[in-house]
Amino acid sequence: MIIDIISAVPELLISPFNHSILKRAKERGLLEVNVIDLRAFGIGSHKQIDDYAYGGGSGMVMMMEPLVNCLRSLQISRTYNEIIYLTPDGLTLNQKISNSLSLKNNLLLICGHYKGIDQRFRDQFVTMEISIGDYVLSGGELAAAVLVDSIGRLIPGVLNDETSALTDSFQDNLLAPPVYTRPEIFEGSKVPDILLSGHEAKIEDWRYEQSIERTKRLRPDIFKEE
Ligand code: 6GU
Repeated sequence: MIIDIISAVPELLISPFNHSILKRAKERGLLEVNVIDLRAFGIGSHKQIDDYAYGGGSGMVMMMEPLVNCLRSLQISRTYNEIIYLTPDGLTLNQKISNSLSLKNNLLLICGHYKGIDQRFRDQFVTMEISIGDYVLSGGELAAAVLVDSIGRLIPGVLNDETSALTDSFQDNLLAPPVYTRPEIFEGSKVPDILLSGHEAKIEDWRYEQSIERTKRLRPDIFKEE
């Protein structure tokens, strides 16, 4: 998969994709992330990318021309499955959306700043609008990093243990069960006996019950009785 990200603040996106699972995805050739500096497509000697909002009001709006020129230059070598604008008024990201995006080949993410981008760009070019939750960030970059992380780890072949994404919280609308590691007793606090029992089937059952209990208690909104 190739993910291109258009940003006015590319510095914010240097580190997030170079560690841990996403690093491995890149090393295995399963994921390529390119950050494109929108400023390079800015207008005039000041490389302008934003201007005042028509109708007045505070805050700048990102202009059509730099965005369109940037998009067209990318489209010379790419055909995008989705052109995604990160915005607080988009569809709230969830595991189902990440699962489906992880099966695509080419994604373009567009990070907004200030008051956002000219509505005409959204109308004419954007195919999907995504928010990462009901709060406001200064720009789309951190949201883009969240989106790339959640997609990248789901690309087939990225996780070592192929089943491990299947046991994540939110797959099946259930939170993950609690986990423990050595030592067996830490300052008097013990690991549940069942996990030390060696009974694989019983451990499976216990984990499932724990998942159900946690989901009912912590996220009754996503819990569905079978
Ligand atoms: Cl995608 N962008 C911004 N600026 N704020 C957000 C967001 C996105 N998702 C939640 N808050």
